[in-house]
Amino acid sequence: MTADAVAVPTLDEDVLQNFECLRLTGEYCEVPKLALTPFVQPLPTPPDADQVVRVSALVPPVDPNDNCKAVHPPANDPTDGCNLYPGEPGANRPPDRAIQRFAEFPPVKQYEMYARAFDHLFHPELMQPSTIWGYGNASGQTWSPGPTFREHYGSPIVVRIHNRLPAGFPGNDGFGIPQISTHLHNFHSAPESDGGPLMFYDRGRYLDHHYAMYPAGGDPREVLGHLWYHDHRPDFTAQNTYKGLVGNFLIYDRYDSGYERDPRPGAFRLPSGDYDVPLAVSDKRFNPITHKLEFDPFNLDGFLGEHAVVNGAVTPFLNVHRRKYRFRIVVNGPSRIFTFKTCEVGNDGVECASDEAATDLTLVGNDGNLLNQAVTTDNVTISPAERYDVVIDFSKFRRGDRINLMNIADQTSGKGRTGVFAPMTSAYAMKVLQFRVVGGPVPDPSRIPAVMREKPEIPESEIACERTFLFDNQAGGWTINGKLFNFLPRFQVKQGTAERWTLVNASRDWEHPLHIHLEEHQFEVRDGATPPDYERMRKDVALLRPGDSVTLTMRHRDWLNEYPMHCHNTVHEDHAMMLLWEVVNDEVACVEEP
Ligand SMILES: [Cu+2]
Repeated sequence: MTADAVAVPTLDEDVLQNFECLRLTGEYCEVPKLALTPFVQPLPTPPDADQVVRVSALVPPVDPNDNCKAVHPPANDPTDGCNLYPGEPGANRPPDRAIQRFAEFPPVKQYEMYARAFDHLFHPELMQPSTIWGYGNASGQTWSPGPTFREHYGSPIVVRIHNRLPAGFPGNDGFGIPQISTHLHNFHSAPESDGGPLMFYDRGRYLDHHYAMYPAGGDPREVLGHLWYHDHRPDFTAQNTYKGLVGNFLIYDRYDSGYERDPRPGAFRLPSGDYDVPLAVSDKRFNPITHKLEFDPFNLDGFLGEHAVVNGAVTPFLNVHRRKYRFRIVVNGPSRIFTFKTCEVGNDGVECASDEAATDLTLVGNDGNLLNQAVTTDNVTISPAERYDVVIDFSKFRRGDRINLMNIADQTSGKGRTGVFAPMTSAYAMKVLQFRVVGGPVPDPSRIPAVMREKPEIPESEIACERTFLFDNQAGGWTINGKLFNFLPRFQVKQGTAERWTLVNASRDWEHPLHIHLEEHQFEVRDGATPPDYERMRKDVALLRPGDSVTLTMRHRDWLNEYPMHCHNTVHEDHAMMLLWEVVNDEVACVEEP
């Protein structure tokens, strides 16, 4: 049997032992994690949205003044069918959901996607598929991660997302709620299209999401490149995203044009086409008896899976040519923080015989923003929702070489990491993906430019308010300045101004990757010092380690109404480390600790 051959699923010892325990004692045994042979299946590539969910025209057409579509709105619903049952938290959603500036940015492309359940086998040794959720097309095909959008600045789009999830709560296999709000993280969207926590809707309904493809303030330095979309149903974001409601969204512009042979002066010419590969990484757990995807909604520390899953496959492999690749790595969560490092597989087949990195990682972008200058390192830490654009050059390797991408961050609870990095030579390092070098030399016209984006500095004169936010754990819930999420805006921000926010982690043993919607923030200070270069450009997630304090500045342009700030350890977000603020046209009070 070759290494690539797929093993036939068998009942393993653990499963038999469990049946025995169940028969004798009425309870399952404690069993070690389900063993799944790594690197036996190829890395899946989600299809392009243009190929599978683009439509010539939406029927009925988008009505920008009534963006709360309902197939069967309840009688006398005061908000035109947008809302849910009386008493549901979403009943706080504002009734006026007209699409802002729709006529100014008319969509040139339209998409129609369907959130629905489908059966998916994460690994060939699992005895049966799991029923998970994903995004699909009108023909009934569904994927998780969902279709990959590849869009361009200057070409507005609209995406109609239907909720066709199955009835019942809890959903299949005991978790997931069939209500959705699809957040395009961290696009510069108006709240009615942003997919925030107020915008969720029920089965049978759809919502049109208008993406103006307009950089913040119309400033070309504010363009974004690697985004991802995911469910944002409040209280259930961890379950719904873990169940599969995630996808990639790439945006190109004049410089980062997605064409490595672009002859235009100034074009960045980063690796493109087959060499521009999204890697959606998460960690999942499978029930040792049923082999189905498993989630624990009762562990409020956060949820850790035992197996790394990339683009929907447990520890896959990717055949690579001897040239540069651009990997768009996003960590989908819910709670694990990854530190990626590579190791070589010896000719004898021994993996990671040395703790030495097999190759450099060249960081060209973080959180969807290309850096001013690339940073070369041998490892990169990515917490839930953060993205890094990483270029790896395989030209120094020979045909047949194998390189493992490992996670060396030790983590034993959803609270956060232990602070220890596992040697790659040890069993504590987690296998994620294997690169297999194939073929002879290939042309590589791609480049890593010496200088990429210019940072749009925020002058002190623009700072209108300074605010402080304390993130803590009180009485079993996660609080921001002592309060749980309450579905109502807690303070106002004046449109067109900038603010300086200091985020403080009160806890000595929790980590919180904090995400602020609407605009990217710029790190000024981390723990009293200047943060590293790769953090000082624009970001949309600020990882607060235990006891950390960070100071950020950000602007608020173009769109009005409410946006959230929340922890992106989605278990913390759901219980209930989130707040809303509101962008308004009026003068605001600078409440220091809202
Ligand atoms: Cu958190």
